[in-house]
Order: sequence, then structure tokens, then C-alpha cells
Amino acid sequence: MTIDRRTLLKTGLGLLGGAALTACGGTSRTSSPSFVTPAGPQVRAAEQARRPGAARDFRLVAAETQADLGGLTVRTWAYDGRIPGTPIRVNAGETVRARLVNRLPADTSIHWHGLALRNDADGVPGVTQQPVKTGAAYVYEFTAPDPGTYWFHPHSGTQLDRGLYAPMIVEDPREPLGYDEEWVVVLDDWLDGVTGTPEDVLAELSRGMGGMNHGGMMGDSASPSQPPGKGGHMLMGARSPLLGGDAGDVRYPHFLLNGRIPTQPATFTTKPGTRLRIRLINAGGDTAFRVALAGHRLTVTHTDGFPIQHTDTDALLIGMGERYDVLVTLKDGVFALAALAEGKNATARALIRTSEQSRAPRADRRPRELDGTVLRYADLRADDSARLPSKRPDRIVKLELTGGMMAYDWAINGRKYDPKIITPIRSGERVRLSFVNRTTMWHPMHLHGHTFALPSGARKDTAIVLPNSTLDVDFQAGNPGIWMIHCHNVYHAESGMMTLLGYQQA
Ligand SMILES: [Cu+2]
Repeated sequence: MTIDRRTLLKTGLGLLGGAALTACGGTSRTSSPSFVTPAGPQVRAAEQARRPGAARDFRLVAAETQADLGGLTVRTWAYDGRIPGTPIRVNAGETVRARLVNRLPADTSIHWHGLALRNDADGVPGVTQQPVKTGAAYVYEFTAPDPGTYWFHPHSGTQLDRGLYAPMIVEDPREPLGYDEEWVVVLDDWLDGVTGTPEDVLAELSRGMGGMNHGGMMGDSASPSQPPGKGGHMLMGARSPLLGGDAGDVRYPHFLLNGRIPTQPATFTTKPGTRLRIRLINAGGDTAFRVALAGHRLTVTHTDGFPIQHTDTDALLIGMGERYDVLVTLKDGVFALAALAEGKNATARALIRTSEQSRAPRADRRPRELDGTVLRYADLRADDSARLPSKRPDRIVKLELTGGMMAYDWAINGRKYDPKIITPIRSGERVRLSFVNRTTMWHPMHLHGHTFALPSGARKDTAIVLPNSTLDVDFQAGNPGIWMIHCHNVYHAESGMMTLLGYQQA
């Protein structure tokens, strides 16, 4: 669906200038739908219906910084010099007022991942706001509607594969879950300032496989311990049965848990018998993590912020952008929380210590739970409080995931991201997104501004679509605006695997 210049001007998108406006000059189609505008009356009305509560103020300075990743010092970009950034914590219903100060040498923005927030705070440059220029500041103000584990990151280029990410925790003032302590755990794959920058990686990958300037295309080149030369960011031969084949495109020298490499891990210290809630977030650019806690099983309570019927597992697979909350009752000792970079033969880790006597397990010890049962989407059942009432879809939006490594032409429906292509939906509809993966790789597909239901009923905003398979997810269209759907592999997204949904004017 193409929208014309007049529609763009009417929706306010034209005011943003850039691609959206210039690319469609002159072409006029009277049949094109007109969409609600990101800051328009429908969006304001939806925000008022959330009954915005007391405002909580936050300040985030995005800047170049020298970061210590646990004995490894890198030059990178981060919020307030911290990796991960300081968590934002509010109560559901409160108003977040976050002032972003851009001291980066590039435009930036912040996307509040997973929140059903007002459209003009969604942080997509060229769609919901102007980019925030170097030296400028921008205030995001929105009600945080639903409790849960969320996070935030730029929606500008490949910036999220630097250190620009942080948890966003929305507390439930009537928290139904019983636990003693909680710990937020952020996983990441890291290369910035070590083997190059994410921009270097995208430039290399964009040349496609013909652009590879290092030897092996097969097998032995897959070892992440191999030091990459100039270029050499492209990873070949990373295999994972859980991910249906090819595990990733990018060779990372390090994998981080709460900003630390495994030799100097983050340590959570408490008493044996503590019932601990762990909020797991995958902030990686191109890596799924398989997570397990040595000596324990995990009781999974939430996925992407929303409650599920509690289910026990040895290990969890977390794609980029996904979150899981788990409960564990801690034994006596020192235990590795291990996050295996799936298919990449390396592990991020932290320690949980409930005993002063015990010695830490060696960094290369692999907890056997990693090879135990791994939770599957089919195992997830929505908690009653989170279940969408069953309803036949009013509209089915088919999204074919296309492209590949050869030309590095990842796309949706065979077309690279184009802000002029907006698929119309209407407020009040039950919409089915049918992700049809025509590629030989998995994609963690993320919908902005809504939480959809998997076929099993569990609610998520980011879901892994395995190669050569189809995943149907349903959501209720109740948050007017222009919303992105994209792969959360930042290199796939930047090379074109993104598209837009737009609410039509009533
Ligand atoms: Cu992808």
C-alpha cells in the first residue's frame, strides 16, 4: 500500500522531511487510505484513556565513553557511561518523563521496547519523531501502561549494538508474585571498540558473501575465538538445531552478562533459600542465548512482560529483544548463571553466591542444565489475566520474511524497508500477523506498541520465527498510530527487514 504526498502532509509525516516526503513527490493515488498521525487526536485520546499518573523524571545522556567490561576496556557509546544503562523503574500507570541528551557524534532516538505507549513516544526517527541531532535534547513523555520487564535502546542505525541499552521495569503496585529479591540480567554480544564498530560490520555484511575477504566459508571459520582480521566480522557455519540451522551472521569476540565478560563476572550475593526473581533481557544484536542456572531448575513466570502459567524448565532460549522472568529458590553454594551464545560456542555468565565458603566454578565449566529441557513456545500458556478473549481475526496481514546472506538483502515481502509502505489496519480489529519465513535463517520479529498472542495464547511482543516455517500471532488493534514490525537482528533490520502498520482514520 502506497500513500501519497497529500496524505503524508495531512498525517504530519511530511513534516519530518527526509525519505518519507521526498520519495513520494508527485505520485498521487486517491484510493490510498489516510492514517492517524503519531501526535494526532486519536493518539492523544488513547493516552488520556490510560489515565496518566504522577510524572517520574529521568535524564539520559547518550555519549561516547570509555567502558570497563570486567578487565576489558573499550571505547564505545553508552547512556551515562554505564553498560547496561541504569534501569528505569516506575509503577504501572505512572508517567515516564525521560529527557534524552544527545552527545553522540550521530543522530539518535530511544525506542521503549514492548510498551503499549503513545505513538509519538515510540522513538522511530522519520516515522514517529524527528531524529535527535548531536547536541540536542528530546523529552519522551508517556504513560507506562502494563507491568513487566521491558528495555530501551536507540532506533537509529546499528546503535543498539554498541552499549546503548538499559532495562525498563514497570512495577505492579499489586504484585501478585511472591519473591524475596529480584535481579535484572541483561545479555549482549559485543564487538564495539574491539574488532571494529557495528557500522563496520553492517558495511561488510552489506557487500554480501561475495565481499568476504577471509578464507573459510565453512566449518572451521565459525570459531568465535579466532581473532578476526580486517573485516572478518561475517560469521559462517554457526549452527543451532534449536534455531533451525544458521544461528547468526556476526562474529563477536565477547559475550556479556550485565556488561561483564565471563572472567570477571557480575555476582549476585544473598542467602540460601532466597526466592529470587530474575528478569532476563536479550539486548544482543545478532545472538540468541540459551540460559540456565547451574544446580537449579527455572520456574518461568512471564514472557515479554506478560504473565504465563508457571512452568519449570532446565533452560530457556532467548532471541534478541525477548525477555523472560523466572523464579528460583536458591541452594547453598556458588552457582553459574550461564548464557550460551546459541550456535556460537561461547558463554556469557554471572555468579549467584549464597555461601562464603564455596569456591566459584571455573569459567569454562558448562552447567549440565544447558543441555537439559529447553522451553518451547508451545509450552507457554497465558495466565488468565493476560489472555486475549478468543476471536476470529478481522484482518490477516501476511508478512513474508525474505532475503539471505548471499546478497544481504533481508526484507519483508521482498521489499526493503520503505517508510512509504504502510499496511492499513483499523482500530478495534483483531489482527493476525502471519509471518512466513522464506529464508534459511531464524528471525526474532518484533511489533511495536502492542503485545500479540502466540497460537498457545502466551502474550509476547517479539517472537522467533524459525526458517521455512510460519508463525501466526494475533493482537487487538487498540493503540492508534504508525507502528513498526521488524526483525530484531539489528543487521537484518538495517538492511531492510522492517515495515510499518498504520491505523486508518476512522
Ligand atoms: Cu532477521
